[in-house]
Amino acid sequence: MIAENPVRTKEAEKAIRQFVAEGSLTEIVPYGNGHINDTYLAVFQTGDGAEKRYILQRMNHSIFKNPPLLMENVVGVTQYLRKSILAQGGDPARETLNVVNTVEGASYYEDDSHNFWRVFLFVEGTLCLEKVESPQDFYDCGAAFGNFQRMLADYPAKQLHDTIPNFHNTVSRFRDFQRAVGEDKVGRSALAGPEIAFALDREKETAVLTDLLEKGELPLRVTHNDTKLNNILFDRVTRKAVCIIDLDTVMPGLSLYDFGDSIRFGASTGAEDEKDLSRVELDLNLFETFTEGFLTGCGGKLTGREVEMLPMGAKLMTYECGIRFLADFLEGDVYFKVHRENHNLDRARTQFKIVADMEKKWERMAAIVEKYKNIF
Ligand code: ADP
Ligand code: GN1
Ligand code: MG
Repeated sequence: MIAENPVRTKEAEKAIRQFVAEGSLTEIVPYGNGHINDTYLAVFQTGDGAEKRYILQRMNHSIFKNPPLLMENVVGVTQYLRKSILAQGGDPARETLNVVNTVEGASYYEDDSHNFWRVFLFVEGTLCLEKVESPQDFYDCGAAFGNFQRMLADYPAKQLHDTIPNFHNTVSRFRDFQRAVGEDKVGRSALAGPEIAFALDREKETAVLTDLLEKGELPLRVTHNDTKLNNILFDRVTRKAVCIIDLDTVMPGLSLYDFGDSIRFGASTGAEDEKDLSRVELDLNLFETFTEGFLTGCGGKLTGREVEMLPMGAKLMTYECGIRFLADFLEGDVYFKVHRENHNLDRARTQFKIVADMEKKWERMAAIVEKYKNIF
């Protein structure tokens, strides 16, 4: 099959050959719904007629400024996870990403145009969900991200490079947003008056988590930082969460970031880019099931203060994502991939709708967290 952009496909074909020397390439096509990297599925036929599949990615190096250091993180984390998975009697070929080296033994390949490529083994027999289909899916998602954090609890955080500085620093994200409003580079601010006002009205809250971190009231941990439902692969047959992917942002962070980012995406009744806002709200049942799964997965490692702040994690991650989408809309869609006009504005609107709904449901969110605070 030929991918949509023949030039890109040629580049991708050349890149995959740096990693896989044997077999004939039978298919190379764009794959998945990520907003950041260019992802391809590459299928090879081996000598014995079997198929071997790989994920090839062109890393987005305008976002991730230093792909070699990023790959050092990914290799370090996946090798570490591999050891714990083996110790638990698990299958590391499926339960963590497996980096495929180039034929020369490097974890990435830089082409003549300075694009950086990498390859992972395709995790077979899995599916990737864009939307929670049953509460059990979301419970498993919570348990998997909680467990991921627990497995990395003793990872030497100092070895991790900051792949995107201040990634979840909401105060710094707010400043970026304010700058985008002030500059109004592509003249779009008039299209987003109510959304800009909504975001500016909530400036005070942006510092809640960073202040607690500075005061030592919240611990810095090794976190995933991009805990969207579609960054987990589920087993096709058992439907259990198998593998956590998209490790580009594994960095020191707050447990609340991982909890919050999952909620903002998975506990919404609508898609991240739903245009009909009447379909978008926070589903409290999903909030509850995720909370139970996450706290169980964390295995009692969270402090009382962390647990108490979970609703704030959910609200701030949703708000932060909203201001990131809106800032990108105002800057001319230079960060997130867009597929239609006003796509980033639509995304910002859903996030703000969920924030407003969380404000209405605040007491109930707190009561749910209280109910599960001692579960593990
Ligand atoms: P992005 O950073 O752009 O979100 P991801 O690393 O999340 O990129 O990959 C995009 C999509 O590709 C995922 O949502 C998933 O569907 C698929 N994918 C990524 N890695 C694998 C893998 N090793 N096996 C199977 N599918 C994968
Ligand atoms: C991006 O890479 P992807 O599509 O899983 C983004 C996240 C956002 C998310 C919003 C590195 O995630 O921070 O929350 O889009 N990743 C990066 O859907 O910026
Ligand atoms: Mg992703």
